Amino acid sequence: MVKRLLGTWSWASLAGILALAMFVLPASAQVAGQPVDGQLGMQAAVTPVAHSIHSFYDLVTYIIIAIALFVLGLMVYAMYAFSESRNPTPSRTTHNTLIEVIWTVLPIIILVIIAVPSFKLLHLQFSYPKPDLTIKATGHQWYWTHAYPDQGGFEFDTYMLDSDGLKERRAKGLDAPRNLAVDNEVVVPVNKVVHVLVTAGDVLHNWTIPSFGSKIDAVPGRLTATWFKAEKEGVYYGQCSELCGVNHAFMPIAVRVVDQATFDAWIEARKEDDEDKANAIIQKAALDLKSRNKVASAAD
Ligand SMILES: [Cu+2]
Repeated sequence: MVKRLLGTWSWASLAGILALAMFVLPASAQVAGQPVDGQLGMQAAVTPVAHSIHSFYDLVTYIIIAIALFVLGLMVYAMYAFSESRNPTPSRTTHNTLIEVIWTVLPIIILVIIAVPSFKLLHLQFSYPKPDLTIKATGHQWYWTHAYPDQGGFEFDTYMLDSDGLKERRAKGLDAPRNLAVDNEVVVPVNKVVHVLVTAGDVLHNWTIPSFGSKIDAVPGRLTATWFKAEKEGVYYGQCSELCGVNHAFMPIAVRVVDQATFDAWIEARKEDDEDKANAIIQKAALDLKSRNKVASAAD
């Protein structure tokens, strides 16, 4: 009975580990800014922090796979070599100093190998290099307010687009992913350090952009912060990541990364409080980028 159970278990664990080895892919090689159907791994990284998160993730994944395979190997060996038929008189050994030292020291070494890049990453996430731009994001039930305190102090609300909004945007040839596209995107210049100060007006929310490796709680009455330096133009989506009520799933965040000239023009339009003009600038930039990407992929 025990033997049969052990046999079943080893097959199950073998299948599990094979599945793990096949499906746990390196974090890279995904689309940036939004999830795609059938996606495995994470969204592509476009900031220094996100690159570090991905390499750390890969390192830990390889260590996990190695440990799982090693333990499986030991188990299969023990089941084979010490089965009742092959080993009718079991050894009564209870201590082996060498093995005990190895199984104490080896995990310590593995933990140190994990801890060093982990602390480095933590330090990078909270290093806050000198900002070129500061944005303040305030979470509300269920939308975001984004303010630009060092650009004249204007602010606007960001709501998710409903199905009519999506249709309207797609009719203009723009991409508008469902449950992610918003009416007023956050706009930032490419290759600039952006600090995002985050707070909430009612309950806990969380400002998150996976491709930036940015994820920080929005706490009422407190100011938290994250930073990013986006290396590539485009639009990067994220969602509120702290359960905040019935419409928690419907308060996405969209950050549009544009060149400096487009950003300056957008800032001017926002300062004049001309929302239509500001959105027209962004939509033009989005269409330009789309056609540039098309040309680039056709050339490949
Ligand atoms: Cu939420």
